[in-house]
Amino acid sequence: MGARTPPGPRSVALIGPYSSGKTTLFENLLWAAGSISRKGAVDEGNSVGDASPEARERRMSTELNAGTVKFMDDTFTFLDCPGSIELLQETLNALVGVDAAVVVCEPIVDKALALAPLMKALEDDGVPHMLFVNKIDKATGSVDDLIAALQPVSKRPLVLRHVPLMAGERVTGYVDLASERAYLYRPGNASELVEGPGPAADEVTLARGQMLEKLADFDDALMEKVLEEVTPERDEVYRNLTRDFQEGLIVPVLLGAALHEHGVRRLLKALRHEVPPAAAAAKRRGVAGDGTAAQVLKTYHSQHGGKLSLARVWSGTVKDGQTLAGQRVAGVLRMLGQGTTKQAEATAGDVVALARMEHAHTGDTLAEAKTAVLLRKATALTPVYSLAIGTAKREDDVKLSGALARLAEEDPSLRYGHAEDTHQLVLRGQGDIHLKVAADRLKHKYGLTVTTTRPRVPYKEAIRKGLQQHGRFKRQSGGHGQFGDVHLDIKPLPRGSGFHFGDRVVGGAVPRNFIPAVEEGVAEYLKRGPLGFRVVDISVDLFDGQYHAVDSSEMSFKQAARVAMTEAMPKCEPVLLEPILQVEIAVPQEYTPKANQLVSSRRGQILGFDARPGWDGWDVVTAHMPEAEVHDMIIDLRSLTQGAGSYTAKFDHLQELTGRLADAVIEQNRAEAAA
Ligand SMILES: Nc1nc2c(ncn2[C@@H]2O[C@H](COP(=O)(O)OP(=O)(O)OP(=O)(O)O)[C@@H](O)[C@H]2O)c(=O)[nH]1
Ligand SMILES: [Mg+2]
Repeated sequence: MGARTPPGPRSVALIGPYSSGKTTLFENLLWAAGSISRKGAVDEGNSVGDASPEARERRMSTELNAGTVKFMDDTFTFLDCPGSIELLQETLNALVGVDAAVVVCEPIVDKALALAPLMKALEDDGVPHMLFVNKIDKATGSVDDLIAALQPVSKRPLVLRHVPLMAGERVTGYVDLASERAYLYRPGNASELVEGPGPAADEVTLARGQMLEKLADFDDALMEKVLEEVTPERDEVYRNLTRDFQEGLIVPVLLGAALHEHGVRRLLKALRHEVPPAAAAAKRRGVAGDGTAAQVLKTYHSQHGGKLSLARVWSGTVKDGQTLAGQRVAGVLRMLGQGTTKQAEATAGDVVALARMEHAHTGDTLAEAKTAVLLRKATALTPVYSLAIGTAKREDDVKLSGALARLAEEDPSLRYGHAEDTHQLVLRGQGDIHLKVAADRLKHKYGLTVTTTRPRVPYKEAIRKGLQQHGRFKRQSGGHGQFGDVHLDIKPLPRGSGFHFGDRVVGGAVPRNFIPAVEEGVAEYLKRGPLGFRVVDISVDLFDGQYHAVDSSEMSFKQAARVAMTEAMPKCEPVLLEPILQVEIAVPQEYTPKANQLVSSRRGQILGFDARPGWDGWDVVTAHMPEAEVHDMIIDLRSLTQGAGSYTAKFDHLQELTGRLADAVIEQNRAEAAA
């Protein structure tokens, strides 16, 4: 292909479903590029990526691994994203700053749907992407069946670029359909070029024809050749493959087995020739001007190195000591897993860690000019799962809030806050693994041992019947005593009314200045009604009372109100209210009946379903569901839908809960209060 000018640094995200082999591929890419002198493995706990204790323990990626390599004359930063759907935010954040993405998947038809959320994100953002079908050493079915299963999750046509060479059931190599060369895999080495495709010749001809037909859809000259059965020049094929990939018209499909280095060099070469230069991504993201600008893709709080902001340089040159977004850059570092190397500067296309940018958050634009346009951040996922967290030691509480702030800075999909009604500190995120990883980080990084429990549901209570009640508070102890006397009119209000206090006192039976104290006494009582929960939808009017010129005080009227409430409320037919959420469950259409079943099995009421806007072949099921039932619904929803289903929820109304379920709630609340 002749001499080429290196297009400058570029960055590529490795994304894909859980356990598809991204970190293994990352390791082998670093190895093949000569950036590491010893090759590790995820299963041996010595890979460059996944070095944190949380990741090593689980044998899974728990956050983004970054590594910059020089391969021949090109610089690439690979961003190895965790695959768990619960850690999707890391992928979304990384995709903001890459020139292309490699979607790593397994050759398993039944796992195709797991790619759907990723492909959608790539398509929405226009990120050029290719598929790397990994673990080809373990493939059982045919590649054609696999492509047929994968195609529905991609809007763009999948273009198979390799045909596997087989020895019986085993894949031994591949034929590259563009170059028409055959290679045999050699474990731990570059594949060996061999003579012709041998017995696979017919298959190769067929597959190559299919590839050319797909490319011809985007190129008239090629179409003519295909129709006239003229074999196009190799260069023309490469040109089309490159352009169509860069413009997001096609999704090339490559095969390999990262663990055995199969197809890894082939992938590196494809990236080298085909990933567009940095300017294309800058244009796609709307970067304007050429003043220095970078954007934070990930924030790390390392135990020793302090805060690191992994940033994509969009334009200009980032230099050590420079001021960006009003902060001094205290180091430009190239990353290789946990390792960092100091650089003097970084230019467009580089992804580097900037040290000690204390006020920079993930997604932030770091520009030199104060007037710089802020670049779009990744979508922040809304929480679908929560846990109440507490410290074992009280004195750790202050430390905990500081540590949580840092965790949330590292991962914008992690939220936390005090729940108003239940007084619990609640951690919210994308699932049980997500939150448990956060809890582990608190332990490993900050030395905090926390407990995690199912959060309490903010039940309320109301009354079904009103009544009038007299209450008197009287004490005579030595000097002057205390005297308050009230008559209250208690009535239920419609749902959603809250608490209303009224004053109908005539003729100064209760002096004006004591009336607020009566209201306060009532309000305090209502924090915990006869069933043990906050009372709502109630009106309490003060309509009569008595006072004593010397002994009456605010305190005594407040007490009198409490006496009246305590006496009256159990007689007002108290009833438990449970919060009902409006839930929108998004699933691929074929799972809509399962989503409906899930709603019904969790005491939900289906309100309807509709096509999911912007998602071909997906539905949104809308339902009312008790908050208590939504708590762990995501776990079932994901297991029913190959991980693809998701939901959003918001409070809708309170609804009476009676019978055995209500008794159990009241009983448990009493037990907890007594404990
Ligand atoms: N047979 C085979 N196994 C592989 C291959 N690549 C990875 N694996 C294994 O697949 C498992 C998962 O590999 P990882 O590299 O951790 O996968 P990942 O995609 O990074 O996983 P997450 O980041 O947790 O989503 C490990 O046990 C690897 O050894 C491969 O090419 N062939
Ligand atoms: Mg990984």
